[in-house]
Amino acid sequence: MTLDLPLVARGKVREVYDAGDDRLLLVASDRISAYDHVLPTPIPDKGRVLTQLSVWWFEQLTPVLASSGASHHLVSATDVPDSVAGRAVLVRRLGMLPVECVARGYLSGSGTKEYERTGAIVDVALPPGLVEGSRLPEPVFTPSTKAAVGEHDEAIGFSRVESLVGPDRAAVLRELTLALYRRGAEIAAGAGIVLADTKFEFGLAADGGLVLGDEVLTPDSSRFWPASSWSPGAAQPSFDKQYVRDWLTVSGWDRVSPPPELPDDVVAATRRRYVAAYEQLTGTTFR
Ligand code: PZK
Repeated sequence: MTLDLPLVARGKVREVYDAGDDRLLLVASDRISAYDHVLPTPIPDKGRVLTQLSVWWFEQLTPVLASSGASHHLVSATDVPDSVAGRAVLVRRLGMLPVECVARGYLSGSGTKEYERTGAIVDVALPPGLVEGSRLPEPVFTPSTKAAVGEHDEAIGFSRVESLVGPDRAAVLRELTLALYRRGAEIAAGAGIVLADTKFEFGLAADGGLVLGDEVLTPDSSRFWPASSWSPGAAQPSFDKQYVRDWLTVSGWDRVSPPPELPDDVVAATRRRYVAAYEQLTGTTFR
């Protein structure tokens, strides 16, 4: 696959190209990351599943965005080059805001570590007695800033968001992020999936309007857990990557060396999980 467009940005598992006319092409690959490494073995259809899921979520979230006078960046999921059909979207080029808008309804990962150290996530105080996987009394906004390549995003307090984007816009970002999370979690719950947390990225259109960008509510931007096995007190199984993590752990890989190739059965089981997430959430067959 070689696209004859200028590369604008490259992430671990996707790329952004300049499509001209103030449009970008976001291309999702079949690459998968685990334990901060990109694995050498692709998961067939992962790029198409995540792209189609994100497109579906943009449609579901349009009313939430509209109620804040905001919109999303999606222009077309079909007017894309044949070589990336199904796994690319054409979007409006925005001026991205320098804040990762994270919403958490459950305690997990870096949030748990921060809570265990301080009883809070930066400036968001939490009640005592929570453990990894606990449901929070109410969803919280825990923003971060994009770190340099190879680093993890750094959690920031709300006053830092205010200084980065202005106090009025910061308040809108917090309320809109929480409203989007609540609607997403409600839809996911109806499909038997816990949406533990997620990250949104917003930008500004040429006319100054607030626009939801990036990919939304995919397993790569969110933690999805099977509701049936939710049990706070230990790390929850990941809806999509658990077979990969379990196999990597059992493989003896040290999480520092280049990761090993995945066996065919782990690839197949993981592909099925991505497709299951798509089909359960959307209520439609993936193809
Ligand atoms: C934009 N990224 C993040 C990095 C990726 C994505 N609509 C937009 N306008 C301007 N810039 C961006 C977007 C979007 N979405 C987002 N980088 C640029 C990013 C690496 C790989 F796929």
